[in-house]
Amino acid sequence: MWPFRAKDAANGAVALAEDPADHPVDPGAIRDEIDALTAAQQRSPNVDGYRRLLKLRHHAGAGLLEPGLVPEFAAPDSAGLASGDPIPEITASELTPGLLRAGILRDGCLLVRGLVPSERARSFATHIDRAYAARSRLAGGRRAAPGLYEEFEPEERFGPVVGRSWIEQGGGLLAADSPSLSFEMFELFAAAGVGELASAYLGEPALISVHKTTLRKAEPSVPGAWHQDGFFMGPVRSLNLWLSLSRCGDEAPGLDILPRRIERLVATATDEAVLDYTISQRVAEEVAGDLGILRPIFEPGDALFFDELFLHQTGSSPTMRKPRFALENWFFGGSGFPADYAPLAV
Ligand SMILES: O=C(O)CCC(=O)C(=O)O
Ligand SMILES: [Fe+2]
Repeated sequence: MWPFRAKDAANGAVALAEDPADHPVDPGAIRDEIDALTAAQQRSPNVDGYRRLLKLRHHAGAGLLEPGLVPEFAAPDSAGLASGDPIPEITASELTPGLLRAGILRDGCLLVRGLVPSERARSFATHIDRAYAARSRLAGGRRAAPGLYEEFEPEERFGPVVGRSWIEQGGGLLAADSPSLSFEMFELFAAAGVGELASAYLGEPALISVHKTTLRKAEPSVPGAWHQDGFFMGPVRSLNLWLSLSRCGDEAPGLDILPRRIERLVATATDEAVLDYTISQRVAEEVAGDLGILRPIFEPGDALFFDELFLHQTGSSPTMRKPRFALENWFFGGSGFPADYAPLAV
């Protein structure tokens, strides 16, 4: 229920309460402001606009959480999926929600070549590097350009964001912690049509989260660890868009994957895998069976879609020469949104 529409008559800005549960605002009014401010930022960007957009997306996202809903995934277009390739692969122009569902149900994933133009992907990677540099400068007590790294604080009911140092150690920076890169990311999503795609796939409006959209810089020296993201997230309705922003899989760390559908969480913390969520090499090889483990080569702009049951790890080796940049972005349906995460409307 959204009892009133609160707009500031002077500038058209929606009056956002600290917690929309106390003081709800018409979701249509928030969406209008997101659209208007996005257009204004495209013409003449400023840091306050980036910050405001993130806050608006957070409020809009909170209004889209609907645990009671029972949506259906897109019907799989199994006939449209070629057979024979170890990893199902299509080009961006062929991508549909039905093919995506078919790839995930048959092989656990779908590889989409050229989802984002290569130049745009490379340029996003250089901006990620700048956000990393800003984070380091700020940690060292130095100044950095405003808007590149500012830790996002969700509304109180979503709790503080914990685990930033763990994310940093693994080669990550939360997209929501960079107001300017968040803007660029949403622009990239809009151009590629992935918000609509994810909504059609999930059968409900797609959200993303503060906690699980990560700008990645994988260094060859940091080893991967086999995992299924469902282990951390609990029961969810999800779709991960993993977007490569560098050539990887040979000269830089890629992803090691098992291109098969797995219907359950497999055993963790056995053999050499000591952390609660990690899966050992032996278990990964057992699950892979005859299909084996693959390390595809990705070019900047290529994407791999998968869900919370997919088994994978960062595919790195110390002999690689370069770091790899990527965007790890998990979409969720409002009916199956992780309990501990803070939402952002797409
Ligand atoms: O980028 C990586 O190496 C890890 C990505 C990952 O684990 C994921 O997208 O779920
Ligand atoms: Fe993962």
